[in-house]
Amino acid sequence: MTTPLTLDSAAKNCVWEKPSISRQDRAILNGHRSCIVWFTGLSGSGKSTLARRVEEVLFRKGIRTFVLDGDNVRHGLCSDLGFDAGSRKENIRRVAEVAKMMMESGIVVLTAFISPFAEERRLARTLVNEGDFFEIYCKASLAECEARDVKGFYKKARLGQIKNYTGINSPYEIPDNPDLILDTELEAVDVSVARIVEFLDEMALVCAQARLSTALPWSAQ
Ligand code: ADX
Repeated sequence: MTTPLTLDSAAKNCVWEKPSISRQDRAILNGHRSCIVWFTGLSGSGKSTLARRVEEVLFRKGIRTFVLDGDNVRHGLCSDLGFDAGSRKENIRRVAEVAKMMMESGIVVLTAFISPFAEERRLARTLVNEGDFFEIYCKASLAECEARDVKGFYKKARLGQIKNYTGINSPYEIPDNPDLILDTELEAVDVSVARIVEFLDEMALVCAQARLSTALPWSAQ
């Protein structure tokens, strides 16, 4: 009987194929750079709403975008995963890898995942270069998220009908040093959206082609 290959040993027998079209080429074609905008926060803290609203604004500016949303990804790519700590780690590992590939394809990727563990968020960040990953913490207290309870899951978790629910019986580690904090309890959605768009503008998301062809504000891979 042959020994099944582990992920590690399988990767050892693969050779990295260098793409013939660089990220820089794609940025020139698109007229903007790409990056990952990583929203984290409790369920109901506003991650998906903000990611979608920001995407709409960027889309209208002619920027190519895509939202990777926890609930949606768990219907497909991660439909085999649950909500124990190991599954959440694997969920975020897969999403981070997908987000990286999408970023390399030239897209501004907005991710909306609880991503409760600091270690997995750090791993997601370290997959890409500095300046390619922006962590946005959607700050809202458990009491507020529970009061919103848009999906009715907090109620079910309190009744013991959903196990390992983040904030109830599974931890959420507040980011130590996020790139942006949005207090979604105090701030109106429009204000938060404007702050994110302004932040991304400051990060030189949109670049003139002439500038791109001479000096890039980030290192092309
Ligand atoms: S993560 O922790 O692995 O990052 P993810 O963002 O993919 O979570 O999925 C969170 C969504 O799954 C929630 O918004 C909620 O709709 C749903 N969900 C179902 N069960 C749970 C649970 N036990 N804990 C948190 N969210 C859950």
